[in-house]
Amino acid sequence: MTEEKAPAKPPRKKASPSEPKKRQPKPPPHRMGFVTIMGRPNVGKSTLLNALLGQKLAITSPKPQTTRQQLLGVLTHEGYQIVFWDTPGYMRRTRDALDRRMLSHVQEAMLAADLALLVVEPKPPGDIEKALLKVLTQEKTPTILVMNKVDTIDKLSLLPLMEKYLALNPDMEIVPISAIQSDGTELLTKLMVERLPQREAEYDEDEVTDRSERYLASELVREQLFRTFGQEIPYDTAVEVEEFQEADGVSRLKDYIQVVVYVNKASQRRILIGKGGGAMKDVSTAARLQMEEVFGREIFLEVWVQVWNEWRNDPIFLEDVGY
Ligand SMILES: Nc1nc2c(ncn2[C@@H]2O[C@H](COP(=O)(O)OP(=O)(O)OP(=O)(O)O)[C@@H](O)[C@H]2O)c(=O)[nH]1
Ligand SMILES: [Mg+2]
Repeated sequence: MTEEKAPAKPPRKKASPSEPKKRQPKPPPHRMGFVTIMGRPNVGKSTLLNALLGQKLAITSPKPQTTRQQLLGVLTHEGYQIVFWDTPGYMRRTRDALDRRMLSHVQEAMLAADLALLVVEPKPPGDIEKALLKVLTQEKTPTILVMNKVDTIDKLSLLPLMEKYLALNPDMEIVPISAIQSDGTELLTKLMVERLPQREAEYDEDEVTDRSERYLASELVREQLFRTFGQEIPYDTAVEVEEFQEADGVSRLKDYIQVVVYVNKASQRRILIGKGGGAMKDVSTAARLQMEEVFGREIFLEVWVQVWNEWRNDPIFLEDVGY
């Protein structure tokens, strides 16, 4: 039996000072966290969520209190995952059961957040901004103040406004943006990532929301109601998907979605379907086109209108619809 000799070790090379050791750069740690988007009604929270995600998920409208529930949107990139919560506009006074539920959605999302985006319009801080900042400071929630809609003001007025917010919390980062033009959102994303904990991703790469297409379909109808009808109707309408059947390529060539729009009283039903249902037809067509864009396929949409008296104060109804 012969013994194999281990080959002689090559002489160790001394690293010369002029030749620095080549090291593989270590990738930065993966960051992941929950970010609550909050602020008074109509400041552009849902528009901001869509801009940050780069796709339409949340419904938006020029009327306050468009968003009724919290909506989760996931942004996954190499190195980070941000889970956003779009919340209803913060109200100090609630009038009915729906308002109280909307407020509790804001509070839940605020308490569970790793980071809060407090969205404001380019105006001096009011009662709501002061109240929210107070709670966020008490809860020690890291906060970025997002000054949205800066496309509507003269750049020179920005600094004095920012100073007013800094007087409330001198350590807070303030980021001016225009959500509608996706201007400033890249910097905002960078600042958020820096403030998130080191954590692994919790959602799959292709998961954008926790909500079903069924829910998104009902929201897209509600968006058109908010955009089409006057002051009272949008607040007194609720939307529920009754049927959602996917195309099977044989007897059903398009997805079939049947939606019921609930109103508070009979007179509102008459407004919605009055004069041959003209306005509702427009709502239905616009909602269908949006659904086709968001879902990426053809849809057959049917919309019915029903009366449910005082639904805003009916806990069973609110539970059923999911508000
Ligand atoms: N000019 C301008 N308008 C904006 C901007 N962002 C949002 N808006 C408009 O502001 C209105 C309200 O936007 P939303 O995103 O629905 O606001 P919100 O804060 O989610 O509102 P609620 O859900 O009702 O609390 C819409 O008409 C948007 O088009 C912006 O950067 N610039
Ligand atoms: Mg909203």
